Amino acid sequence: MAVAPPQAHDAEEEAMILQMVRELVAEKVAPRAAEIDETAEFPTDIKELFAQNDLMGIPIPTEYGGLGGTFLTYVKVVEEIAKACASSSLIVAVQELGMLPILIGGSEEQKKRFLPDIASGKKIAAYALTEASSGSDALGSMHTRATKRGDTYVLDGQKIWITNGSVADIVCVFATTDPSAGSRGVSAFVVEKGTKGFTVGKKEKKMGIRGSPTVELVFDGCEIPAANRIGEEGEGFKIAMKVLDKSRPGIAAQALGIAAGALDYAIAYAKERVAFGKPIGQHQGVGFMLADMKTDVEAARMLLYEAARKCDQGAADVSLWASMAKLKCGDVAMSVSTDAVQVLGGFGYSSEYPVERMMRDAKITQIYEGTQQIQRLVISRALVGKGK
Ligand code: COS
Repeated sequence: MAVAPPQAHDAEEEAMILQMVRELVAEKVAPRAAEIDETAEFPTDIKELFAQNDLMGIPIPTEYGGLGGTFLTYVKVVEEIAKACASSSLIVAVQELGMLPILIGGSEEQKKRFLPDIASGKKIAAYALTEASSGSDALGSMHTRATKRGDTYVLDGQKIWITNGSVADIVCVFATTDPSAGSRGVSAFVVEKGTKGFTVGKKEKKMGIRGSPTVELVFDGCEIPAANRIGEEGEGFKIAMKVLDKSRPGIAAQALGIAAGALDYAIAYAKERVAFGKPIGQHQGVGFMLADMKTDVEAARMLLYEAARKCDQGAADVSLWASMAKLKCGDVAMSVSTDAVQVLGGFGYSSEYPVERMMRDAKITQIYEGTQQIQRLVISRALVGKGK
């Protein structure tokens, strides 16, 4: 299940990618952000834009059609997009989440079969772990079953909160093959759009990231080839956890981008807006808020970039670093975006200004891909062990 180390981009190549992303975001993404939030529709045009500019498979090795980039480059790209539009940043981040089970646990044949279309953006990928009764306790009550029948498996059950589930062509689904075996009874499968017995259920109406569809997926006698099982039977839970180690930095990057975008807006506003004869940023009450916001953003960024380097190195303590980055960046996104609304006062509370959207978008980064409480659990277990 080893993942080949990515071909590192040199600093110059990464700088070129980031410059291109900044231009795309300024010209095409930022002007659409408010509308994407308002209409709550998946922005197919933005997905096409990212696909045309090779942003859908940054950490996928070149032999499978990806850019062969580092996780560090990938998180920086997600951050740049999220500065303007958190929903759009998820297009890139969830493409990574959805392909990672195949990259981490898939056979050579599966990588060749699925990864090139994901890397090019021709197909959208999603990751289906969560169920109605198993969120934080991902294993505890997993009801989705996969039953072997000859050279096929039959899937029955429901997944919920699946980001991009309604637009995905390829979904990596976790299901129980042996209910008596605990974490060793979970297996992972690729289910393709259009497979009989696989349908999209309810779409959630959400506070934020409204342009990113979050849906229920229903499997009812859904028969898939055994060749679509990722790894061996029983390896699914470990694959799911290894994926989260590499995908949580992507969500941390989204969170950091939201914080950085809100901070930029608050600084610009605090320089312009005059009260009591001078710009409000020069009043200590506001200036000190901005100072704290900036310090938090930079501290979170350092933690995130180190976590991304750990992903690139395949470091043994990657779980710890991924969780620390997700915890810090999520909390900074929430506090900085809330303070940005405060700096703008009444205008901050209006949807005519982007900071209220950023504050709504920030909240989910403290909840999904493991709540902040789960991150603390992972961190504390890394420090002192799990116990009984
Ligand atoms: N990498 C590899 N293996 C891992 C792992 C990791 N990061 N984390 C756990 N495992 C393995 C353990 O080693 C254990 O293996 P054995 O059965 O061989 O002993 C197995 O997985 C079960 O681990 P553990 O006992 O720690 O499982 P818990 O039920 O205590 O759950 C947490 C662990 C809470 C960390 C996990 O359920 C979790 O991350 N929950 C949140 C899920 C989540 O983020 N959901 C968001 C939606 S998905 S986008």
